[in-house]
Amino acid sequence: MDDLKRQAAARALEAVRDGMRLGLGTGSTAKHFVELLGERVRAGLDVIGVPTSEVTRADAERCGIRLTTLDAIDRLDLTVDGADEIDPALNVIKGGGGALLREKIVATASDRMIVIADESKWVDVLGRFPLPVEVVPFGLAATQRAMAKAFAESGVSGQMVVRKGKDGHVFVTDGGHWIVDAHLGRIADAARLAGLLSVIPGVVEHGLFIGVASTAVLAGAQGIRVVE
Ligand code: ABF
Repeated sequence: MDDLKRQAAARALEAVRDGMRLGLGTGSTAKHFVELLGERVRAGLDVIGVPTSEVTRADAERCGIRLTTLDAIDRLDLTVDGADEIDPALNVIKGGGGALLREKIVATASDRMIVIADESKWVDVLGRFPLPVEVVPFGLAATQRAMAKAFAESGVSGQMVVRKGKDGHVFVTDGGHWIVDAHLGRIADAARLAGLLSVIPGVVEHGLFIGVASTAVLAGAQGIRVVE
């Protein structure tokens, strides 16, 4: 599986040109991209990157990739990032790694977004992977009630679990928020659910990336598939 992730990352690297401003994703697949990009940088490729998490920042610095911020530049040419699920419309669930807010900010500030993944992430319908929703802790019960209402209005339902870290304490994102994972099973109308979640005051952001990805690079046992 890890070799498949690396193959997908290597294929995405083919889209990188000298002088590009890149969004650098989070997760194990995106980490392969950062490491392979670092090899090209050490060989003379001139790019600058915006990391989507503190973990990715550390990886990119270790690999010698020059970094900047979205305050210093106005647009990115390309973001390469992983995903938890990808559907045939290239709508994506992200956030399994807890970085969905910065990932969405960076991806939507990019002219293109390439999602890289092993074939197991490809699904007919989103939702088997629990949907990460980034929330503020204040008034959490009220936010969860509003989320349950949004689920019902978009024809889904499921258990909501406040994410815990490996230490058993509540997971806190780079942005200082919490994450509620919603076990919805099958999200038939992802665009509608995305819209309903986005207007809930206590919801900072959610892991439905609708119409954001322009390309998916999927590595499987039969080779690499590129979906535009
Ligand atoms: C991150 O990468 C997250 O949005 C997504 O959950 C995760 C996928 O992890 P991996 O590439 O390790 O499978 O971008």
